[in-house]
This record gives sequence, structure tokens and C-alpha cells, in this order.
Amino acid sequence: MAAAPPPKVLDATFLASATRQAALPPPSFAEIAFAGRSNVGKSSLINRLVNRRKLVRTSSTPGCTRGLSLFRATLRFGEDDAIMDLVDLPGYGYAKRSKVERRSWGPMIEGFLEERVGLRAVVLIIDIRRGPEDDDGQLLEFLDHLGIASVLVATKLDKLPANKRKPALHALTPQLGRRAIGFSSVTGEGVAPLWRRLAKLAHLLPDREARGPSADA
Ligand SMILES: Nc1nc2c(ncn2[C@@H]2O[C@H](COP(=O)(O)OP(=O)(O)OP(=O)(O)O)[C@@H](O)[C@H]2O)c(=O)[nH]1
Ligand SMILES: [Mg+2]
Repeated sequence: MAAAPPPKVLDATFLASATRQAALPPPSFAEIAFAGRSNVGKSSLINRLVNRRKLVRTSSTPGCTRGLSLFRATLRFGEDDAIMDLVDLPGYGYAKRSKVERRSWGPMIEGFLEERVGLRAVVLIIDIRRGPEDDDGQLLEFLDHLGIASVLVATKLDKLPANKRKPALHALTPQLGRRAIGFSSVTGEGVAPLWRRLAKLAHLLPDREARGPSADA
């Protein structure tokens, strides 16, 4: 059977941003958060996923996303519409910040992950050219500890020559104990497989067989 196509994005809007979880609007739909080191390409990946070039602000200067930003996407899977909320998290591991600000990142991300009731999964984004660093591995462990599903994505694939992409992706598996989805916000590679994973983790794909013929009655 052919793999399901990615959803059509009917609408994508900015909802709110805040520096603590409790200051965000309460969760109303399944949420997926996007985490990773500073400048790795989190905001660009969200824009690419929802097909909006400028929904989320991106910048070549690290530290662009400072708070927790909440976006809402209205999706169409075949004949079914669904809503998913996307959370852009501030990047970690950027050394050139003031000490006070840097210290506030840990608690901001940690508090969000620990307290956010609607959170279904976290997409951990790493740069395919740099591979995982210590804090990436620590975040994965923290997510496992909290029982939150994680999806590993290696982005900026377009920056590697075509013949180096697969080997670089495969090399990540033993390092992090899971497979990474290769992605490029420039070419759009990886959009379809990532959507499939997210839709499953958010329980958005209807499972008609499991529901049975009379379940809608
Ligand atoms: N070639 C290439 N460049 C990318 C890709 N994704 C992001 N970039 C570039 O990388 C830089 C950082 O992108 P952002 O999306 O702002 O990164 P971020 O992780 O949100 O950064 P912070 O919010 O500062 O943590 C920008 O200059 C982007 O244009 C990609 O897939 N390919
Ligand atoms: Mg950003």
C-alpha cells in the first residue's frame, strides 16, 4: 500500500507566546513541541511543515526564538479535518547569552515539558552536519523519563552532498538509539514522513478498521 500523503494545511496561525507554560492559553488540541539547539532550524522546520514561509520568525543569528510560541494548524487528511497545535521552543546550548538568560532556558523548557497537559510528542531536531551533542542526548533521556514520545529529526540535509546523506543519517542510529527522519527546510525533503509520525503520535489519523463498521452509529 502506498504511504499516506501528508495532510493539506488549510490554515496556520500564531496563537500566543509566553516565557512560562502557565502563561500560555490552556491546551485545547493535541500539541507537538519542537526542541533543539540554538540555530539548528526549529522555526524553519515548522514553517516548512505548514507551508508558510513567514509564520514563525527565523534568523541566522542564534537565539532568535526566546519564549514558548504556540501555533495552530488546521489540517485535512483525505476527507477528515483535524487541528494540531505546534509549540516552538527556545533553542538551548547557545553560549553567547547572558548568564541569567541562559539559566532561564532550562527551567522554561523543563517546566513546559513537565506541566503541559496537551503535549503528545516532542520533535528533537539536530543538525545533520554536527550530529548530536551532549545536551541533545540529555533531552531525549529527560523525555523518556517523563514518558513523552520523541521524534528525532536531522535537518539541513541539503547542506550535505547527496551521497553523504544516507550514511550520515545511519550513523546517528547507534549514537541516539533511534532512527532519525532526514529533513530539509530548503527542499522540503522529510515533510511527508514527519507528518505521518506526528499525525500518529497526536492520534489524528482515523483508524477506521479498529473503529469497526458500526462505531459511528
Ligand atoms: N540550508 C538550510 N538552512 C536552514 C535549514 N533550516 C534552517 N536553516 C537556516 O538556519 C538558520 C537558523 O534557522 P532557524 O529556523 O531560525 O533556527 P532555530 O532553531 O529556530 O533558531 P533559534 O530560534 O535561534 O534557536 C537560518 O539562517 C535558516 O535559514 C535547512 O534545512 N537548510
Ligand atoms: Mg527559532
